[in-house]
Amino acid sequence: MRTQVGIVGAGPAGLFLSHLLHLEGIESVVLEARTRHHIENRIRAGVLEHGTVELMKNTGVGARLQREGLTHRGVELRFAGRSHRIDFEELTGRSITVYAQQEVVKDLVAARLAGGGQILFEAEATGLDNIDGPHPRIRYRREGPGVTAEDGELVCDFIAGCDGFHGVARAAIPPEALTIFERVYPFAWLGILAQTPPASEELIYANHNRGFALLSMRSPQISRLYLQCEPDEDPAAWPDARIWEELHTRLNLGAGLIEGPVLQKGVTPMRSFVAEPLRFGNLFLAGDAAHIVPPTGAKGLNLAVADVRVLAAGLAEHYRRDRAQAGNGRLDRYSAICLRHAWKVQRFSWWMTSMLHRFPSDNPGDNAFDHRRQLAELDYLSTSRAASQSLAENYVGLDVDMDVSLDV
Ligand code: FAS
Ligand code: PHB
Repeated sequence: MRTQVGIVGAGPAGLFLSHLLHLEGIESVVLEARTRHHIENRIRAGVLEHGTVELMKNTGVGARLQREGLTHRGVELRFAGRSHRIDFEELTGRSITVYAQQEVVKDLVAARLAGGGQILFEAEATGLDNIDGPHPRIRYRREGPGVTAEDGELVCDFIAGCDGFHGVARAAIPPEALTIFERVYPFAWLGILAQTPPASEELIYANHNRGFALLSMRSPQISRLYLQCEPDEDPAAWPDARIWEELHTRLNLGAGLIEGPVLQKGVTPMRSFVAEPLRFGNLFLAGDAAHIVPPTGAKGLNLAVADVRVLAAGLAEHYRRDRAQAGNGRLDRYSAICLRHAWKVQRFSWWMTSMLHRFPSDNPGDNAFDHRRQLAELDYLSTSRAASQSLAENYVGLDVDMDVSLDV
């Protein structure tokens, strides 16, 4: 098979890239290892930044989002028995929308298939060849109940590695060509989906002695809740009763927090990770294949979208330009542009994580100091407009500076 842009992975990054390229008249083929049903039902992120929402609306895939998405104009912080609301609208004039990642995936898959897009499900990329030469190739294997078993090869002009943290794209880059920056946190999140009305109209982030808790939602009937837990926590050690008891303690919402059946629970590890650079020859990394942020800032999906917005603009410029024209176009600056934005998002996600979680330490003095430092940070946020505005503008989403020069 042959195409202009071969995309590995049908998560938000791969699907949005294919969608944006299609709008520019650029052909792509998406190779996805799992089934359509699997990727459309995988429970992950829930918050869309202002820019992600506008992009979906402005590129024709936002109709259901506008009907079903929950617009949020603020978020609540809880600490030391106090509450403080960050008013996004007043501080930034922007809002966020709660709309589950799997719904974004459904909307993008539907749009691409309706537009004649090629998404090969149950097609696992097994390796990339000639990534630093013309016509790089993706080797793939199709097998599964819905397909005829075959080994294939996709010849491309460019390859987009949108295959997540554990994919093959980043692994195809010679290790000596990559620099990895990583921080693994000493805790994880136990995420639960519960059939009960959310106890609050807006998200609540809680710093508690027993650990972090987050109240989010998916609809007026479905709550999405998170509890800080051990990094190697076994979800089976958390029966419903224990989950609700801990949520009551950490969120302190009284009768407002109505218990209901837990429909799904899982443990998400917490890490900060960046691979540099994001380009090797004609291979571009985007989304979780390139970086991972702790979910405390609600940035994972949005950062993936920010990457592919830049990549799509760079590829469109490439195919429009006279090929003989010198470089330094957006494609040549893809890595610099996306890394500059990604590190700002890493900073915010690390800052939210370090402010709201209990960090275990063998040294009790560390614990005591760190907790006082966190409470001072939260107290500063609740008494300073400038501090609240900084949190608000990062949370609703920073604009990507597309004109980063190469010497940044
Ligand atoms: P994805 O991982 O979404 O997609 C990669 C795709 O590539 C997958 O469909 C995979 O099947 C496919 N793939 C992998 N290897 C392949 C191969 N060899 N061949 C073909 N296909 C291949 N972010 C938040 O903001 N908030 C959250 O609450 C949150 N919760 C999360 C919970 C979990 C369990 C995980 C893992 C992540 C969570 N995230 C959260 C982050 C998440 O939303 C990611 O940032 C987002 O999915 C990134 O999108 P992609 O880069 O497209 O990667
Ligand atoms: C979610 O709704 O899944 C969610 C919300 C905010 C976060 C992380 C996850 O920071």
